Amino acid sequence: MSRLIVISNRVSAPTAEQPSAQGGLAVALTAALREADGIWFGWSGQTGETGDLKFETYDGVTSATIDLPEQDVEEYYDGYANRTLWPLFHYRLGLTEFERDFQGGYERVNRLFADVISPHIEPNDLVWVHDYHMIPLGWMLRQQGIKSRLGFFLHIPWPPARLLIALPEHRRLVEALFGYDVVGFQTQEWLETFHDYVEREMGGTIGENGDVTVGGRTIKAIACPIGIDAKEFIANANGPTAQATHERMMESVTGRDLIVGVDRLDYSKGIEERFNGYQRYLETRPEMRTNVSLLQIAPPSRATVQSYQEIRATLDALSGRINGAFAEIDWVPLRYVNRGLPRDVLAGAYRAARVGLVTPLRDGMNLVAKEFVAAQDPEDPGVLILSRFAGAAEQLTEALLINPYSPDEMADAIEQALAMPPDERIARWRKMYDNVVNEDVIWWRKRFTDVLTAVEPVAA
Ligand code: GDG
Repeated sequence: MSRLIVISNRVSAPTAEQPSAQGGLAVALTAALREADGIWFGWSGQTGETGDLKFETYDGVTSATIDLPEQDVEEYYDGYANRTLWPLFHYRLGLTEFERDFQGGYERVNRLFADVISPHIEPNDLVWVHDYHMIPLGWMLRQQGIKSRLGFFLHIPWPPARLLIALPEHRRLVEALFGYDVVGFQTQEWLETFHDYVEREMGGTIGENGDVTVGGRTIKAIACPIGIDAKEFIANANGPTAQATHERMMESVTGRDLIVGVDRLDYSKGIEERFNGYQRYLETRPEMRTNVSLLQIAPPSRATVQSYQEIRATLDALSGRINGAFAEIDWVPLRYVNRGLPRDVLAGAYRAARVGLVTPLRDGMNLVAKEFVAAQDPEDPGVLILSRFAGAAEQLTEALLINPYSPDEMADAIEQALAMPPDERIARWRKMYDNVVNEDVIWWRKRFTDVLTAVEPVAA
């Protein structure tokens, strides 16, 4: 069995400080790292003089982290990752900042990672790099003489060629991907937009079995949708905290139907559009007004970036306006919670909801949609309303799929969901549930690493 090396911006393996690994990705990769005696490399999250990698082994899993100087964090992380690539890859050209310094910082940090990590890589290792922070790393590891199998997984969408070419160094960025042996995308759609770029801009060809060839170099590009840790989440949804939360929610809505939304506070998640759609529902169905309640949980993220400060201010104002306009002395239409809650509390809130409202304008996958499905009561499941622009819409086809830009479509879907008869709710939920359970995060990890294991290492 080959050893597994995972490299990502941040490390979410368990440590003495943070003993329970958070989130599906952490769970899936931690188990694999433990089995394969692997190492997870990344930034410590600390700013300071870059020293050596700090290794820590906790509960059979080794992590290795490094501090980054303030300027690197500003240019690489806040800059190129969060102000350039994130908005551009989510189709938001108007929010994308193009600064040479950002790109310089991005390459500098990727080169630093290549320098400090390459001495720890052995020829037979499987190296799995994650996400848009680390696109050039594979190429830079090759420059360091690394011949091991290198895989890359992109958690966010791949943008259309016509958009990507707005990035001055687009060609350099995509060429770097050819340093990997396997490149994975969340969906067939993002894979196809990647193919399109390769054909249009690089004169490359798409062959059988995922082969993509440019010049003399052939790599594999695959669609490999990420899942959740379904077992853990279902157990969570049936656990005592979730049950207590469920009861507390039911008591507080006093017979009204609860609609729930959960997102990192990010402009890509369509929270503003969701509030607009909900407002349209309240305006156009006055008789339904006091029968519903929307709970939106949105922990702030990337608060140093201006576009995030702006979306936060917009949502503060909009939520206030909606409550001001529609509230009664004994009812508020919208509960807007601006902080993170424990996972088992989330699970209880999902389960208490009649409707899950997941409306990103673009999303690589969207795990909240899958968590909502996993948390439902099989006898009396809620209805998922899902943006057709989330990667999850390729798998969760039994959701009510909507265009989040249309407040009317959203209002109609809320009405349809609240009126849906139990047999239709159960039939739709069942199909989605099967998908969420079968194609879970362990399935995803295995599928990716199986493809990576099967490639021939670069000739020594
Ligand atoms: C990127 C891609 C892709 C949210 N609020 C709380 C909380 N969360 C958890 C959710 C979920 C996770 O955060 C968010 O996952 P998403 O998939 O929705 O979104 P991103 O953070 O944008 O992730 C995305 C993902 O990578 C994986 O490949 O699906 O498309 O953008 O698990 O539950 N968790 C807790 N409290 C909260 O208040 N504990």
